[in-house]
Amino acid sequence: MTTIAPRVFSGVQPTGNLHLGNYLGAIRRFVPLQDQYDCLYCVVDLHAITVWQDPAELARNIREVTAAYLASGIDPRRSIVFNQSQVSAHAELAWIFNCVARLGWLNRMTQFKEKAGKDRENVSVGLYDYPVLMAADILAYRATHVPVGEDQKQHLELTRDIAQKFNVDFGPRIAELGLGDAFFPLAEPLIQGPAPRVMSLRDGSKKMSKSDPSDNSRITLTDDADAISSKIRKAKTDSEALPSEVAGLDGRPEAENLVTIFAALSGIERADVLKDFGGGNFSTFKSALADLAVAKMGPIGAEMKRLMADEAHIDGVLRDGAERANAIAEPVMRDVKAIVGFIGSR
Ligand code: AQP
Repeated sequence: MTTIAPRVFSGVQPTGNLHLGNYLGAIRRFVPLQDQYDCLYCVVDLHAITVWQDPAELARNIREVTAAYLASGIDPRRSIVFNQSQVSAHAELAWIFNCVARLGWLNRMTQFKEKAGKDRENVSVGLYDYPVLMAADILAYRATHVPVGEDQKQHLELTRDIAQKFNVDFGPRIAELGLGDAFFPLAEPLIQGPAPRVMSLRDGSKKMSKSDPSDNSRITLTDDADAISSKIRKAKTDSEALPSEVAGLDGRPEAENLVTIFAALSGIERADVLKDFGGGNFSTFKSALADLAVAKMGPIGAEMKRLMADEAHIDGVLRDGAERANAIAEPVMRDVKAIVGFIGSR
């Protein structure tokens, strides 16, 4: 059995409006993984252009995600922080994987169905192909662990299917070249955490999302204290008091979401949140949640703004990261090309 060294890869799209869901479901969880693994944290700009992006806005948003990484505690000397478009292996490997993945697999992707909606004929081919590019992102580094929010679980399963099919289809060739018995790892999603799915503040049945037309549906990472407090005050709730036990949150998605956010931000269990606030009304709870959110998110937003004012520094971090990412991906791509039968790469 070939052993592939553990490595973490994850990414965030620079599509603006970075929010609390992106932070709790993904970015915050990237930080402690640095102590355990070699990590690559990517700003996935090739993914962003699957829907129209204004070029100047895109450049700003790439720097914003980078700033969010750094402000949240990702150390660019320990982890590799870079933007996807600067490492050609992502696009090259995606093409090879396009020829491995099956159309039926992509047809099952629920995120495409949600994002394309009724306008299916008019969305970009890239939006449909998004999960194949995601497989390439991960496997260009032969990454073994991928911290993501729950919404990405199905895409991770596709990544494993692609890796498995590649390993089987080219099995004899991989062995012949002395590259072990499985070239690509079956990457594990790391989804656990206190808030794998943060919901919209306006509708507890929808996930908090960058593209929601309502700004009040999300707390963005650069919201100031007033905006954070006002969005929490206006968050949708029901008319009953908070329950005293977690089971009492069933069927009350908005209450459950706010309690989950409180627990995730304070680092305590939901049961303990309800011990303190159960039986009370929402206005007392919302005011405590607003204070907590301002205390936890305010300093991150302020640090992001400070970092974003120094574009040269951010661009330097990304350039250095791209060089280090390329140094890992290039030999992988040379092997992949040799496995496929392309001459001239090895
Ligand atoms: N609501 C969420 N709760 C928990 N985790 C979330 N993530 C996104 N929304 C939530 C996680 O954040 C990481 C980066 O996501 P992304 O920017 O690459 O893409 P996305 O999942 O499409 O994010 P959005 O905010 O929902 O954007 P739109 O509105 O464009 O669809 C991922 O790990 C994701 O799981």
